Formats: sequence, structure tokens, C-alpha cells
Amino acid sequence: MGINYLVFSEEVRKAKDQGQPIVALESTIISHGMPYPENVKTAKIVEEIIRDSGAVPATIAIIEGRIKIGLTNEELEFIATSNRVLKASRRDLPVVIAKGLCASTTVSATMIAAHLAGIKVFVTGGIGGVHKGGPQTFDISADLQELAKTSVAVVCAGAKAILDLPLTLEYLETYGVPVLGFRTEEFPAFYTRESGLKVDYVLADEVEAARVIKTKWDLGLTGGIVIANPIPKEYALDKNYISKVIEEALVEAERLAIKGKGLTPFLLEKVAEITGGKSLRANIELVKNNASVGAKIAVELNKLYS
Ligand code: PSU
Ligand code: MN
Repeated sequence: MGINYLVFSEEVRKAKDQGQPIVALESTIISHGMPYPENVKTAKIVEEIIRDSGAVPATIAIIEGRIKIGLTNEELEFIATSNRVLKASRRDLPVVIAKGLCASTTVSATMIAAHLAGIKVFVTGGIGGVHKGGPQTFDISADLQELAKTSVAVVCAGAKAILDLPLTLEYLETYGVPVLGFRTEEFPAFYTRESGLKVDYVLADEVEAARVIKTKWDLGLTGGIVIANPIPKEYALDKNYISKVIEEALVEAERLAIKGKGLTPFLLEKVAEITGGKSLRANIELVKNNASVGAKIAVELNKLYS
């Protein structure tokens, strides 16, 4: 049923037919997470890294009401530039599709589409989480509920310190989502390798990651897995510096009373603006790093399933 709403690119369809490893990529990072032209440039580089690592990239977005699994260059360019592109999470999907609209997919919507497409590994920058002040505002990203129920492994650089990271980890624990550090004991905070918070377990390598993923689903434990891969040292930002920047962005959001789905894009843009592009550089590098790890995990997982 759900599969009827999907349109596969040539490359991804071929990969599926031949049983090759595939890696899903989200598109909100392109439409609402980075400015043009860095967004489209990064999207293409990330796809290339995945190919070089032996897997096939499938960037996911909704175009004229169709869930596209794998985008053409024109579609990537459209997502990166058009102001007709909405931001779709789980609850937006049926509406955007039935009305024939265009939207980028967040972590939650990308997980849903990837699962429908039979893709098990998904690479992104950072997941959404419990926002600061969440216990009062109830602003908790739909990404967390999705991780609780949809069986896709998500490779990310942790979550941004624009969020309440301790509460985000508590939430994931309650919903039974494993949070695993890729060669790290600490949950990374996107721009920095450390957050002061521990992960549940350390993964030694991609082989071990694949084994944990398959074991979880073999046991009938549906739902996602967070594989937290810290930003490479040479691109990490200074912790005190970025904390101050984030503080400033949060004050500005509060002043302008920005709420709901606009909050995360606002904060990302504000941080990029205040750092004069330093945060953007870090963002690009950590996604590239995640792509290389995610592709290798997909390769290993594919071996376990064949
Ligand atoms: N965090 C980032 N960059 C991003 C996002 C999150 O560092 O681009 C995007 C992802 O698509 C994520 C979404 O799924 O924001 C979460 O939005 P919200 O907080 O509104 O759930
Ligand atoms: Mn929210």
C-alpha cells in the first residue's frame, strides 16, 4: 500500500533490484538547515561519499505529492532553492501528499519513507529532541517518537546544544531507543565532540554497529537506533564559544516568540549568522563524516542480511 506512494530514482531502483546497500538521506537539512548554495553542494558531496564507500545514496523529499526515493540534480536544486518547499514531519505527510504539495522531509518523515522503501540505514547531521523549556512548552521533536517506533538506524553527530540534551536522552531511554557512541563514550553535541553526557554503549566499528542493528530487529524490538558519531576533532568548535552563540540565538527566538516547526530552522540560521559561517563549516564536515560511517554500516548490514 504505502509503497504505491513512492517513486524510486533509476539509481536506487537498480540498487534495490541488485540487493546493494542503500543509505537514506533527509532533505530538511537542505531546505531549512543550510543556506544556498552550500546546501546543494553539500548534498551532492555527501551522496558521492556514500557511493565511494560502496553504498547507494537515496535522498528523500516530496515533490508534487510523490515521495521521491533518490533525487535528480534538478530536484535537489529545487529543494535547495524554492520557497514552495514545506518542512514535513510525520503529521504533515498525508496532507502534503494528498494535496500534491512539495516538502523536504525531517528525520521523522525520512525514517517513515526509508522504512516504506526498505532502507535500513539513514544518515543525517543531528536529530531533533526535547527543546530547552520543553517541560513547559511541550516542544519535543517528532523525531523522538519516530525513533521509538520506526525501524531505521540513524547515524548522526548527536543533537545540537540548542536542545535540552539530558532530557532528550531520558526520553530516548524511556522509549527503548538505544543510543550508541561510535568510538566514543560521550553523547556528542553536534558542533562539539563532548556534551558531558554518556552514551549507553560504545560501538567499536561498523561491523559491530551492523550486528547490534540486526539483533534488535531480529528480537522483534521495532524502532530506531541512534548511532552517535562525533564531529572530527579538526572541525569541532570551541565549547564555550558555541554555548554563548546558542544562548544568544535562544534569547532572540524568545524575544520574537518563535514556536513550533519554525523554531529549529530559526535557531540553525541564527547560529550560522552569529558565527559568520563557522557553524556551517562544522555542520558540513560532520555530515560528510556521518555519510562515510553510515555507508560502511549499510555495507556490513547488507552482508548480514544476504
Ligand atoms: N538539527 C540539525 N539540523 C537540522 C535539523 C535538526 O542540526 O537540519 C532538522 C532535521 O530535519 C530534524 C528537524 O528532523 O530539523 C527537527 O525539527 P523539529 O525540531 O521541528 O522537530
Ligand atoms: Mn518542535
